[in-house]
Amino acid sequence: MRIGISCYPTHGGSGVVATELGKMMAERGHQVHFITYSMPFRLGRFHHHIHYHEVEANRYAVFKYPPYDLALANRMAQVAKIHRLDILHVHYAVPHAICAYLAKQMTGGAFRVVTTLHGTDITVLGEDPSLRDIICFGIHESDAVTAVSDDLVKQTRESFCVDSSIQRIYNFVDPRVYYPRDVSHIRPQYARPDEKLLLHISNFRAVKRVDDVVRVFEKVQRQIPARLLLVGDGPEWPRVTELVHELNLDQKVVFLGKQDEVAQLISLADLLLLPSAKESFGLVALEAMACGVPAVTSNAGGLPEVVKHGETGYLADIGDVDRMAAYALEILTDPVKHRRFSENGLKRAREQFSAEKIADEYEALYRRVLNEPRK
Ligand code: GMT
Repeated sequence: MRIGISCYPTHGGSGVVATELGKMMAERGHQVHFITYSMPFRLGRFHHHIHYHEVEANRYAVFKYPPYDLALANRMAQVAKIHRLDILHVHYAVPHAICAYLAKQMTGGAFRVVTTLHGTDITVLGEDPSLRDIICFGIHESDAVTAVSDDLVKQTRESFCVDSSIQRIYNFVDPRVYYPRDVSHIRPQYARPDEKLLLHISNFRAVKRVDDVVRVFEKVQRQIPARLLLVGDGPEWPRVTELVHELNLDQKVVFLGKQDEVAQLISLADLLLLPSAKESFGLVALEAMACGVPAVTSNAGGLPEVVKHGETGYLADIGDVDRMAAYALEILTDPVKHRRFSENGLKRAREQFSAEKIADEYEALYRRVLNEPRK
């Protein structure tokens, strides 16, 4: 198959999933064309069967806003025509699903559009009256729509796209990249042998509640020797650094900023914290499971479909930092439980969320839409 992919190429779960899926499809012999405004950060080196088409928006002075969406639709149509795309798989509804619709019209419906919803395109932007109707339009006009959890399917249907047909296809991890790595040579740089290492990775947006991470850690380190690694960057970073300072934790919290490769960092940790207010899936919780690291998370959105309460970690209500700290201490102070959760998580990641399994599901979907009459 000839597959086009559009996604947000910068740090973020949807871009990671889109890029890794493209790599899987290329390994399976499909021709994959990324159509994005910059090279997806996880693409890295040259890959056989993968092509990259950069989108550049015109910055003519008359425009208050550069017409990026039009440039993307135009590039999609060009790539579809020249490379005779069968499928255009777009990740994140806005603007990608709408641009794909436009490109399809421009090329006389030459390819099928598959849209994958990732969460904030529905749970945040879907609530914005300036976007709501066009998001719903993009969903209805796609030849197939997937969402990354049952919860996101439900929320999309219940909240605004009532009669849409949406298939759940979970996110995945590549076990060749995410596995429990031997990091004993690096760990002393981050923690003493008697200290537990807690980890949080996100884009530091308000929805991630990074201040709860710090508050949970503050309670944990009162009981046991511990350190916290914070990975990522974003709008909440200044507030979080202030809070760390206010709570007198500067010596125990390390900010690492944005990191491209997190598999090794995850393997360093004894526990992942993810107390988000919204999370359609929580890719980092799956990555942690695949590295044998238990997680304490909120029970928001799709997280209960990823983290199994009492088996691979614990879930608590959003904002319940006392409960989260108690759960964290329970896991960190009981080596038998820690090992059990770690082993359960490894098994669950491999059995339920392996890259091969999920790539099979997407491949079957592509074949199905290609066999269906044109919309
Ligand atoms: O987590 C973010 O805010 C980034 C966002 C994105 O669009 O990249 O992540 C969303 O998609 C990920 C991949 O499907 C999911 O794992 C995240 O749960 C989801 N984020 C939210 O729903 C807040």
